[in-house]
Amino acid sequence: MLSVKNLKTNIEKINDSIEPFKLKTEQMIKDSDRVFIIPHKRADIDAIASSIGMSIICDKLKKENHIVVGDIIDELYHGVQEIIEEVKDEHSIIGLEEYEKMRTKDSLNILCDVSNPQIIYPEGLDVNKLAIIDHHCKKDEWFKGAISYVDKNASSASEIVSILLSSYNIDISPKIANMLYAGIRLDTNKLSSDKLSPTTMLVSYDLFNKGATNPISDSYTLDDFNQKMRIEEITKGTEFLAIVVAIAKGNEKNTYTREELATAADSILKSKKTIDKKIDAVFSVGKLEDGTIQVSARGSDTFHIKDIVEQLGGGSDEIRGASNLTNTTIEETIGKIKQIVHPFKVNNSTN
Ligand SMILES: [Mn+2]
Repeated sequence: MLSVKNLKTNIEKINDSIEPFKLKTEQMIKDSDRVFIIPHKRADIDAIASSIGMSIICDKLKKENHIVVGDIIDELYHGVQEIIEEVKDEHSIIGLEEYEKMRTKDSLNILCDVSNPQIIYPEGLDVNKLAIIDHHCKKDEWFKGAISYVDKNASSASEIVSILLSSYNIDISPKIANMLYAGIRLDTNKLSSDKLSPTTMLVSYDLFNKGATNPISDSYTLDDFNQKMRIEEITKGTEFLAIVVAIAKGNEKNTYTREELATAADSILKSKKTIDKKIDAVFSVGKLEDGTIQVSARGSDTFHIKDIVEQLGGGSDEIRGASNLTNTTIEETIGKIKQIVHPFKVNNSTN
């Protein structure tokens, strides 16, 4: 067990476990013409922060390096966009097109927060020119033969990269400490998940010493958490009308975006695998900022929603639809949906 008394010994122990990976990767970095650091598709805070950490290590080893973000940056999480904006003068962040132009057979690719070939953009990576840092379960067929440090006991890729950075005695700025700490916070639900280990706390302690604080690092993840909570708030109020139709209700006092209501409907429909009831249709209802009531509807092969959404004054195909209602309330709208759905429950359902 860790204790403050033998903190130094424990840090040494952690360093020992990562040493073989560190040495091999360092050699590969030195042998390469340039390094490409690749986070997973739709990079989250952990993926982008750990990528920046690896870029700092490559800088220390004086090797040209680029972080490859294949997504449209505007479509990434707000906090990720913010981080990219804050580091783009010090670190090269490139798109896929540039990557394809610059990569050669001597380039090294480092994957951050991912070891699954299906959730990265580049295809056909040479396992001999590949190093992997991840904390998700590794499957054997994934990049067999590549150098990897995949520790499923680690909270996050940011945790692993923070250990590497301190093993190089690199003095990271408070800004970078906050980004890495935000990666840990995100993947541990603000240090409250079961995944916490003494190492996570030790690394957090180290990042705190380097200037990380809860308010600053949480400012990067605020949107992610808020959005998750807001979507949960909508799905929490789900009322199951019958076996087949679910109605989710947003909090009356809150307003939502169309996207949030649509995501809530999608997630309820998907949840049919985890509950006994097979859900054939979902209506998620909430107030928009302009005071109107938005209904986001999802149907399925067994239950088409087109007629129902049209009766609500909206537009729809068989599976996806939405309606925006003015001068009404959530309760009234739900009453209306129930009224319209009722005969369908008998006629349209296969259950
Ligand atoms: Mn992660």
